[in-house]
Amino acid sequence: MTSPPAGAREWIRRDLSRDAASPNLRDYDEACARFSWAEARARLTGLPGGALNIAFEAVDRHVPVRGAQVALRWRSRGEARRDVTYRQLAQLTSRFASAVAGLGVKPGEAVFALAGRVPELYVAALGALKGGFVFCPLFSAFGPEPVFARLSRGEGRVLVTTPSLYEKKVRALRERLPALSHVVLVRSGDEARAPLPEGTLDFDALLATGRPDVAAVATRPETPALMHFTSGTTGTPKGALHVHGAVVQHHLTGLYALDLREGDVFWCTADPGWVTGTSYGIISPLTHGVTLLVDEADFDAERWYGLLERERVTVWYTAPTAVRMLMRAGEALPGRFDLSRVRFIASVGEPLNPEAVWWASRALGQPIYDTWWQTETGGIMVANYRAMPVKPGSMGRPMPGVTAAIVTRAGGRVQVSPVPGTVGELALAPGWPSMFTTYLHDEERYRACFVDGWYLSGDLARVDADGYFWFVGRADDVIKSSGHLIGPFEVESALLEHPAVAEAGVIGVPEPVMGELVKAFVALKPGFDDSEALRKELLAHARRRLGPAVAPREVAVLPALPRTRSGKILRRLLKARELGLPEGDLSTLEPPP
Ligand code: 6R9
Repeated sequence: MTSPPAGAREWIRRDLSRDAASPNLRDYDEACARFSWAEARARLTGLPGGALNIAFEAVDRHVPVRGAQVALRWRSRGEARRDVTYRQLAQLTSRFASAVAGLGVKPGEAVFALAGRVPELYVAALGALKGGFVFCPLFSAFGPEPVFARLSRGEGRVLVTTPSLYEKKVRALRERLPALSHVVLVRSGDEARAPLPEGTLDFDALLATGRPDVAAVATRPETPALMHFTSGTTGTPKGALHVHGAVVQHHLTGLYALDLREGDVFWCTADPGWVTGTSYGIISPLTHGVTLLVDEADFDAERWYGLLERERVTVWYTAPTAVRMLMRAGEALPGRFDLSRVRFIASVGEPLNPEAVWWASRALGQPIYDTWWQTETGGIMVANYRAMPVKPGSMGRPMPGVTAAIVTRAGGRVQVSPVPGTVGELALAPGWPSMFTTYLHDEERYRACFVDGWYLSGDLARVDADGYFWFVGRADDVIKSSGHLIGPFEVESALLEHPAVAEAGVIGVPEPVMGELVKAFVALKPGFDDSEALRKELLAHARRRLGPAVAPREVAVLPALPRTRSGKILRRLLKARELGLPEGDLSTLEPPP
């Protein structure tokens, strides 16, 4: 929970007069008043006849003006490093697009990627978009179950992965994936000398069959481009589909919310396996022709400050969990590095505590600008802007072109709350270009997100008299742990596969660094008794199936789980008990109708 602002003295007003460059968005009210999507689109180049292709806007259009500039600056876990220029990226992505077409894959079919942050992942993503295929990223820390669920539901035709991820997470399930006709392996070092596993192709060999000069496919703004799986409270993960027209939003938000400009070195710490790592870890910055820093390694405070300094990062987009980990590493550490080139720091994914904003003002010399959006919105919807005072704890104000409101639901209708400060559901007026166009194979669930002309986000929030939005919590049972969205149902299903488990209920428990920790409650089948060994075994089982990104960290055994009269597990009651809240006061914990 964030608290409402106590007054103007708690605002952070940044002195921009000493900054070399003035913000892209200088006057918020004016930008909102004269906003038009046609003008936003005109900032891009486009293809003849009104066609629009994300990869063309992100890569090819820059080649005549900045072909020799580094587009991708890759730093490996070890000593290896690789710089890829815009011209090279154009050629590599053309090779990928034409080589995949040469395999017989048709436009609109799905190209999946399951890999760490290696250059080939970026070539596959942009190459798939260039060829008119639908690109779908998977997080490499997913276990075999989440990988299988997404690949099968998304009817993946091509999968780009590595030999070890293939072996651990895909090979055994391949027979149950009839649509998956091509598995392409990115091989390095010794792997490249080992024989290729049966039924796979080598990434480099495949690229060699493609042509470096093919043009981007003339997709329409409404042509499907990206699919991002996201989790709901119940059921299988949902495939949110996005179109090529989304690039208008990616570009505009890069301009206004991230303040990107020529000459920037931009670092988005999110993995492309999640929506932030694709929209802002690949597409948005490249449409601005900046240099994108990609770090293969995981979080490490010293490494991160070192990268900011050495790679001369100017704009940095990160997540509250990472900021809290930096805070734990101490306020003195950043002082040992030259961070003077960093012009702007933004964050997304979970509530950014006011303390984190104040800490950054002291330790990093500037506040962190929070932004809010979701997989479904495809791009930033609400943001703090460099030219506007920051109210620590607030998510900021809607992007120019976006209408946001706090609404309440009653009797199947929604009403906009007229009173500032009222808690309700954060809603958006449809019409922004990166809005998802459906949930794959689940049009009904898609339609249920829209009521009375509003898209309902499932987040509870309030708006203050200055138009700043404040996050209050989720309206449903979805869990955010280390910025990753986790569906309790997926975790419960994996636990139920264990022979000892009769019932399972999974919740998020507040945790100071991760935000929330995934905790499971189970009831055992007759013949099984609670013991530490069994609980350890359950956690290990879940980790094997789900992977470390999704698996529960704690498990507790109960005689039986609380259920509604209709038999649904009452996760909210489990949560109330866990947090020591009065059970009688469950009204605020009841899920919305
Ligand atoms: C981009 C992304 C979306 C959910 C969203 C909300 C939470 C995102 C937030 C935030 C508080 C912020 N969330 N930004 N909560 N403050 N600035 O994260 O997409 O993975 O789909 O998650 O994340 O609950 O509804 P996704």
